[in-house]
Amino acid sequence: MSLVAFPFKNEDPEVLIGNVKVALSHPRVEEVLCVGASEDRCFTALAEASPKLEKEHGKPVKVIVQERIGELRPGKGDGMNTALKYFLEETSYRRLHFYDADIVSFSQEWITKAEEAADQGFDVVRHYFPRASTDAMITWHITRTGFAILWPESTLPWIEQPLGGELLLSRSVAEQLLNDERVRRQSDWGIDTLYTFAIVQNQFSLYETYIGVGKLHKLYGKLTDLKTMLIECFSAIQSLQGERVPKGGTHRIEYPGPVPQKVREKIGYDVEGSLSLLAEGWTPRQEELLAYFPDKVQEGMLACRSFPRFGFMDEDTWYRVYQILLEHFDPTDRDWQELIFRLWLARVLEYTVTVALRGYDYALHYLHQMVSRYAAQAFGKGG
Ligand SMILES: Nc1nc2c(ncn2[C@@H]2O[C@H](COP(=O)(O)OP(=O)(O)O)[C@@H](O)[C@H]2O)c(=O)[nH]1
Ligand SMILES: [Mg+2]
Repeated sequence: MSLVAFPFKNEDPEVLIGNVKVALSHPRVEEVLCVGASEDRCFTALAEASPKLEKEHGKPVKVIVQERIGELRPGKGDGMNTALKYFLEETSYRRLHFYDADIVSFSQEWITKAEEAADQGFDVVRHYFPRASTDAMITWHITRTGFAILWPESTLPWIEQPLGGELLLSRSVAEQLLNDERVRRQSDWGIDTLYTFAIVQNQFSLYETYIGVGKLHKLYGKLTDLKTMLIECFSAIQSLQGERVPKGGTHRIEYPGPVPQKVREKIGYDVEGSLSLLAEGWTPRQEELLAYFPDKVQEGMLACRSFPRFGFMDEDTWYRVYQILLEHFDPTDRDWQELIFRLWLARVLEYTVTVALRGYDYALHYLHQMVSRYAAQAFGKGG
């Protein structure tokens, strides 16, 4: 029997309460846990609603504030790790499910599909979804690229959505994760990277289940909202770069279905807004830091100060830039933070106009092949 956990921060309480009800109605779910970042408006609404929900479904609904477990920015990582701790210390359920609180397309099928894969013996089940060709730009250009460059012989680069927050863990996996010092430390957006990494490094079996309706959820207003996420996700990979990961491992991916037209047509980010971000906010120090990079990157980025440029940031150039960032990036330094954001933006824009513009199928095929090429290039070089 299972516990379902929702980490949340400032979400629409109606959406979250709806999702709690979906979970409570599932026969495999014994209890629901909501872990808030703080006692915000959503927390209060949920705490008020929980006694009624408990009565209606005859199952406990806990609403708690996350503990301070990690050492980095207190964020989603503390939320998820608090849920792990609760699951292990306060309950004896066999399985723990995580789902984001802001999903409006959540249904019982998500829980059922994960349970069915776990029934077949998989230690971990991850949900994956159809995504627009210009969505998931951190996943593709930071996380999967980094996994391919650093651990090309492992299963890490082939995980479809390594940053997804929808997953099932068996009890032994939860124990392993909570006992892992690196995982406990990662209190920020890097938590998804750490869970994925530790699961593969420990050779747990992994099933990825395809959810065809897609993950419809709250969207970012501005691209700059992604900056913190980008920095924390890159920094998580950077902190792991000295680690060894065994070859292979059990990994099955459910074959995807047809992609909904809406997803195929969706534009994932504000292209025009991004162009101006390339030009704004340069400091003399950032200009100096560019000296670490190849000439064409240095010249191209400097030219951005007067007119947006990005054609130089092709696939091979990004590989080189990524290696340099692994060596020199300092996540606590404001100028490095701004610079990595702009370098990544240039990569995203270059990909958009040379690849995504050619159509959905072309773009998705390209992204998968890109990861394979990065892994092939890194293969045998020990990172
Ligand atoms: N407990 C907790 N949950 C968080 C925190 N930050 C984000 N979340 C939740 O983590 C989930 C994913 O965050 P979201 O902003 O939707 O990210 P996105 O789906 O990647 O755009 C949502 O359920 C958020 O409410 C945090 O600091 N603490
Ligand atoms: Mg979301």
